[in-house]
Amino acid sequence: MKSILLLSLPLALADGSQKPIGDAWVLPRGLNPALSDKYRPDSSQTFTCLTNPKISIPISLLNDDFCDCPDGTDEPGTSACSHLNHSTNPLPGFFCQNKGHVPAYIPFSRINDGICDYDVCCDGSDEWMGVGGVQCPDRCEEIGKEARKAGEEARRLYESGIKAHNRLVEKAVLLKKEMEDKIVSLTGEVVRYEGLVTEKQVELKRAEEEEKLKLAASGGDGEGKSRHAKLLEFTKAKIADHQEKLVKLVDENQKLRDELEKAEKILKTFKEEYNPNFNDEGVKRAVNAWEDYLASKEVPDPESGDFLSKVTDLMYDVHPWDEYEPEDDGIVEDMYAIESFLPPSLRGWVHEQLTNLRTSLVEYGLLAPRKPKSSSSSSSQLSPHLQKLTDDLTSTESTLTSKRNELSNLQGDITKDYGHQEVFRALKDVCAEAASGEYTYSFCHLGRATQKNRDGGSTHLGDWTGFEKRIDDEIEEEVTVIKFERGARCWNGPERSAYVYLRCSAEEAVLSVAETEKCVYKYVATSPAVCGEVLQGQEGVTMGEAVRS
Ligand code: MAN
Repeated sequence: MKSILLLSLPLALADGSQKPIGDAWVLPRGLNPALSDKYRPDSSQTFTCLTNPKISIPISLLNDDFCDCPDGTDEPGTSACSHLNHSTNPLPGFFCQNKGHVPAYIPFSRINDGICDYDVCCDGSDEWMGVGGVQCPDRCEEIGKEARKAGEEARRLYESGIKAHNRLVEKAVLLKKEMEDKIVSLTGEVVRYEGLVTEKQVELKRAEEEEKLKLAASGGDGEGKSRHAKLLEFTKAKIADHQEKLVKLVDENQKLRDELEKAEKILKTFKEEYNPNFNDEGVKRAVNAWEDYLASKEVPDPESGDFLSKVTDLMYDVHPWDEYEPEDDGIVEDMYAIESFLPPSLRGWVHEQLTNLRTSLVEYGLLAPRKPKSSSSSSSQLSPHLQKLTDDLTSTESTLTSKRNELSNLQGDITKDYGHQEVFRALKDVCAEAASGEYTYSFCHLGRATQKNRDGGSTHLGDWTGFEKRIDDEIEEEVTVIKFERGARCWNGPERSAYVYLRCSAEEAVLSVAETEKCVYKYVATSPAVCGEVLQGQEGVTMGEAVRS
C-alpha cells in the first residue's frame, strides 16, 4: 500500500461513470482525482495518452477494457493494460478512494478478479463488475475505525517509547556527568597520593638514615668502636690465631716423634744384628755413633705429658668474651632525651648535631660503643618505627595503584561508543530473554548473549563488541544491531555470535530468535534505546501509511 496525497476536488466523484451528465464531467473509474485535469475532455472530445502525446483517442474509448495507449493510461479502471509494467505505465494502479479510510492503489491485475481486496480497497470499488456474483460493499467506515484505533495504539506505543528513550538519555547524561566528575576527583586523588607516596618515601629514607646513625652511635654496626672494643676484638682475633697455630705445631711435633721412633728402631736392630767379625770400618763408625747418641740422649721429663695436655687445653679453650663487652652507655640516651624538652622546630637540628657528636666521640674512643641489646635489634630486622613507616608507604603505594587503575578504566569507558546520545550507557547490564524452540535466549546490554538449555546448561553466544546498522529484512528498514561476538566455539565451526536487531518500544523484550546460520543467532528485540532514531528517521512524517484526504 503506497502513501499518496489526495487533493479534494469539488467534483471528485467515485462512481466510476465515464459519461457526462448534462454539462458535468465525471471522473473516469479508477483514476486518482489528482490527475483529473489530464483527463478532462477538450472541445475535440479526445484523450491524449499521457506519455505518448502524439496519440489521441476518442474519450469514449477510456476504460473500454481495451488497451489503446502504449502506456496504458486509457484504462485506469480496468485490467486491460495490466500486462504493462510500472516503468511503462505512469499510473500506479487502480485508485480506490476509500472514503472514511486512506486512499490506495491496487494493481490493475486485481481489478474484477472476483476477490474483495479490503486490505487495499476497503470501499470494494475494484470489484465493480461483480464477477461471479461477488459483492464487495463499502466497509471503509468500519475498517477505517479499526485502523485509526490501531494507529492510535501505535502512536501511543511510539510516544511511550520516546518518553522511555528520553528518560534513558537523561540517565545516560547523568551517568556520564557522574563519570566525568569521578575522573576529575580521581585525577586529583592520584596527584595527592603521588605526593603522599613521595612524602612517605622521603620520611622513610630519613628515618632509615637516623636509625643508621643511632646504630653507629651505639656501636651496633661495627663502626666508631671504642679502644676497649677494638682491643677486645684484636685480642679475640689474636687468641683465635694462636690457637690455630698451636694446633698445627702439636700436629707437626707428633709427626716428627713418630719418625724418630721409627729411625731409632732401625738403628737398634742394626746394632744388635751386625757382624763384628767383618772388619767394616763404616759399619763400626755407625754403631759407635749410635751408642754415643744413646748415651747423650736426655731422659724424658716425667712432666712433659702434663705439658702436652696443658697445650691441648689452650688449643681448645673457649673464652667467655661476653664478660669483657662494655656496658650500655646511658649518656647517649640522656643526650637524646634532651630533645624531648626542645621546641619541635629545633628538635631535628639538635638531633642531628647530637648524633654527629656521638659518632665522633665513639670514633675517637672517648665514648664506649654499646653492644646490640638483643638479636631482634640486629641490622637485618627493621625497628618498629621503620616497620610502621614501611607498611605505611606500602599501603599508600597500593592505594595509588588502585586509584590509577580505576582512573584509567573510567578514561577508557568515557571514550567508548555507547550509541546515539550515548543512550546505551543507561542500559548497562539490563537484560531481556525469550524462549525459542528448545532454548531460552538472553542478552544483557554491554554484556553477554546466552543460550540456555532446558536442563539448565548454558552456552556463551558472545560478548558485546559494539553496534552497526543493518537492514532488518522483516520490516525492510535499516535498524541498529547490537553485536555479541567471540562466543563458545561451535563444534567443527566458528565461534558463536549473536546479532540483536532492535525496534522501538518502551519495553526491553526479545521478540524472536533464529539461528540464521550454524552458530550465528539473530535476535529481534525491542528497546526504547532506538526510539530516538525512529524520531530522527521520521522527521516531518506522521504515523500511519498514508495521508488522509
Ligand atoms: C548446540 C547449540 C546449537 C548449535 C549447535 C552446534 O546444540 O548451540 O544452537 O547449532 O550446538 O553444534
